[in-house]
Amino acid sequence: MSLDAETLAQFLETLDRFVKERLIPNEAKVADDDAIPAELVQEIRDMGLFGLSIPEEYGGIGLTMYEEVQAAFVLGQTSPAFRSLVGTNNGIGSQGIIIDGTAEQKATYLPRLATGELIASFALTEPEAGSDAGSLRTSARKEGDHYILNGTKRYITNAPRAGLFTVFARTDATSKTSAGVTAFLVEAGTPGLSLGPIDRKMGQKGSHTCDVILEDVRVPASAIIGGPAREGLGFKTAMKVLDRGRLHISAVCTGAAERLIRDSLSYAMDRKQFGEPIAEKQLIQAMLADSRTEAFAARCMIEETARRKDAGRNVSTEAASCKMYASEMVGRVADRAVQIHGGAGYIADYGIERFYRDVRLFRIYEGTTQIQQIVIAKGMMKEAQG
Ligand code: COS
Repeated sequence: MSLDAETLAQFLETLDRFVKERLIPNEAKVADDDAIPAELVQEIRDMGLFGLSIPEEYGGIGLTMYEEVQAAFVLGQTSPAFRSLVGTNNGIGSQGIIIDGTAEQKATYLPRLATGELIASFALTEPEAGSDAGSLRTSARKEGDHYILNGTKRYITNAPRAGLFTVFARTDATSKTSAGVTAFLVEAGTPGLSLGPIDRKMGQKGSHTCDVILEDVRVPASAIIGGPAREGLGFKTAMKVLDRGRLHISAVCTGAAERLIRDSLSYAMDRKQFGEPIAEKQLIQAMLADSRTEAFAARCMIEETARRKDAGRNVSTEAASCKMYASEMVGRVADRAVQIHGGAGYIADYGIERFYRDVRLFRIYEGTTQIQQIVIAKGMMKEAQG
């Protein structure tokens, strides 16, 4: 469903006010405490942010892709930890169910995901399978009408809070590729499922990842996303989920870049050296102009790709282009922001160095830049072959 223009504008305005009045003032606290205060989590819940992309019939807001990227541009303006809290429920944690799930799976999980009462995680990556996701080793051995899951998943975002995991496991032991991988819905508390210690990361404090360990975890065949008929089709589910996730992340990158540009401009217009604001210096102007142009280019390509996706077109190649460009772009913008802020850029009190560390992840997760290049080139060859 698509919101009318006025409703969308109102929603984005409310979200923008919330980001400016509640989230930005709490950024330093979240980073220092490595936690989002419980009252803010509740406010985020009350705003409906856990269910942005979950259909209205299941209690979400049901934004189209174009509307979702508009919301992500706004949410990207603050610490990525806030976006990360709601990110898995809107993206990789729920989309598998929305795209390929059974009616029963949708009815069971989506309403609670939409409210944030239940947090979902996407358990694909393993100690020895990251970029080569199809080579995963977690096994799912069939036993009657159940499967027994064994393996370890690594760097799983929101796992410490999650009540539901989409676990990708190999149901066909004879295959070593993406064929024979199945997506299972596994609830926290299922015997044999445990978590490793919380990972200590470079940035994004307040957002947590950890290992998910599966030791003889027994789940019914009905836990396969889409039901038993989708055994062996889990990798395709993962790829479809990532197509959407990559576009969302691109918009978050662009929001973060726009925030850093705003902060850099304001600092440059205020800070005086050689008798005038440094914004008057052409070498500073060059950095500001490059950043502004690149962020604008990212915004345009993301909006266009979102429109194409809403029109039902396959946008795997474009989504990968957006993810590659926007995540690399925000890295350059963050680097220039540190440079424009000079000494202040390196000092924690200004928050610029925190963003510099936070945005580094964008070039890595939901597929590295190098993986996006592979997806783009493969897409080009496919198009050329007709
Ligand atoms: N939508 C639907 N199906 C897709 C798809 C997509 N976007 N991309 C691939 N597929 C299908 C292919 O059509 C193919 O199906 P067939 O075997 O029926 O032809 C199957 O999936 C395997 O595709 P492919 O051969 O391209 O897979 P590869 O093993 O070569 O892997 C990459 C492709 C590298 C692109 C993939 O492994 C990948 O995206 N890796 C990165 C994973 C990642 O992002 N990890 C981050 C952690 S998760 S947050």
